[in-house]
Amino acid sequence: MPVLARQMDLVELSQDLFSINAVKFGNFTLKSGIQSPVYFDLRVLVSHPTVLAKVSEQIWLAANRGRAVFDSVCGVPYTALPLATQLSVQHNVPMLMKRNEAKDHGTKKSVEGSIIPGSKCLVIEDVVTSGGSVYETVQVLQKEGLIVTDAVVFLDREQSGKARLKEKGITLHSVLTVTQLLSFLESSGVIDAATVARVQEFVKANQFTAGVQPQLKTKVLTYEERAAVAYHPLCKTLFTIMHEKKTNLIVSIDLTSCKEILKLLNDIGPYICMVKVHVDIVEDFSREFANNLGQLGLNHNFLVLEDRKFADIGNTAQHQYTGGVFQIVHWANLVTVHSLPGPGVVKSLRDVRNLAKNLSSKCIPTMLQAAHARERGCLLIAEMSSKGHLLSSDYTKASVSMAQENKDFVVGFICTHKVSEDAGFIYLTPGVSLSQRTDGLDQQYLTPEEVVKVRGCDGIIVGRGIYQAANAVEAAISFQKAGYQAYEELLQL
Ligand code: S5P
Repeated sequence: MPVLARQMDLVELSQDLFSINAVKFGNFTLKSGIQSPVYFDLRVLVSHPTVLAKVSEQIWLAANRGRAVFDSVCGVPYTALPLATQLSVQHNVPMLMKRNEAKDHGTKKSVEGSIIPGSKCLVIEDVVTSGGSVYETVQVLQKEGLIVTDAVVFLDREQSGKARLKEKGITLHSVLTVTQLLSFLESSGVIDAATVARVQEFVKANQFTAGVQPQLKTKVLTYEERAAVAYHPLCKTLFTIMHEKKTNLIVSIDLTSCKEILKLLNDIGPYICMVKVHVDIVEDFSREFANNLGQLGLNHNFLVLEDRKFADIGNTAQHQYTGGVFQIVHWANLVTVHSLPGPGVVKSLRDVRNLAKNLSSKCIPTMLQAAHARERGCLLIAEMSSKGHLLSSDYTKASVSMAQENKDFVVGFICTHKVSEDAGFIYLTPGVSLSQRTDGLDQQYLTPEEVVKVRGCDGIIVGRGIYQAANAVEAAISFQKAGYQAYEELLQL
């Protein structure tokens, strides 16, 4: 078959696989315990016979291209069984069937079918990661006296499976590599460049080496690397600021006068990546104050987060975001949102974010200087720092799924642990102190080291530890140093 026609078939097949959910992007735990940004589930093929037939035909073509010589085929159970069956029937090649468990009665066979010792059997597999499952099947077939020199896989995850099988004398032919699949899906507009980068980063960090167990943890990425794989432009901006300014400190200025807030912010601006405010406790709020916040953010390079904790139905949340005295959407880059009401609250805020673009350009021309200044996004509250909060682990998991489904507005999480391995989001922790453990009102504190090094979160949110300190600038510097040092040490682990 001409190369171009084959490529067009594969592009179409890649799209088919995506549309039947045989390929998914997000955050998944593999059998090995590794967290992966991509998941292949070719088991669903049995419900899509046309796609199954195409996959099987491509496996046949790949075996022929690789000049594999064989008398029979055997699929690695279970997913490759229907693939091997289809190929066997379509091309009239005898099939053998490996049992997952040897029968404990009757013939005790581990391979079913007419075995001819000394004949050649081709192993068929859907996805290869380390090559372990293919090799297990090879060994069973060899025990039966069959000769196995070749295997064909539909998708090679490029995590060293091919090289490891080579070491065992097995040539692995593949229909597609992950790199090819990503490029086909990107060129057809199914996934974006950030997803491609994230999967490639994962593949690179999770190679299997002969005789060595696979890494159980994904590599810790730097802030710069996180910026490259972030889903939301504000997540990218925040990681870039953290990298450039060497700070993961978010100051929570819970003061009540505009003047005090702006003065403190001007003093500690160089040491923070973001400021968090509770605008509803500010006694003399004005639009001028909001504009000044934005201007300080541009001068010192930090983002503005309004800790509104939206928690109502979409329609009400929209009004709260755009209207009233505060008109939050016009000045806050980010807002906090409870996942409690369900995804409607996130979608409703996302739908009005463009108001920011129109108004900011009229009222604050200088804001146009920064591309990110008119971006809007939210942080989902997945966990709380207060003692006895009611956010169960199921609630937290559901919040992560909600974020996955709304990546165009969710920038990350407020949480006290890294609630997901998804590197495309940011994880920020409130309740941070250098020495205190509680405040007498059920707030619970962690140290910067506990937050970043032990719990794996990206940023520390500090309130009273800074604005109530005798010397707020010195306090901010101490938190900045402690937080950043914990991050540097985490990278060394
Ligand atoms: O779970 C939470 C979520 C948030 S946003 N726990 C929190 O403490 N916060 C906020 O972080 C809280 O509203 C306050 O503004 C800040 C913590 O302030 P601190 O003075 O205790 O550091």
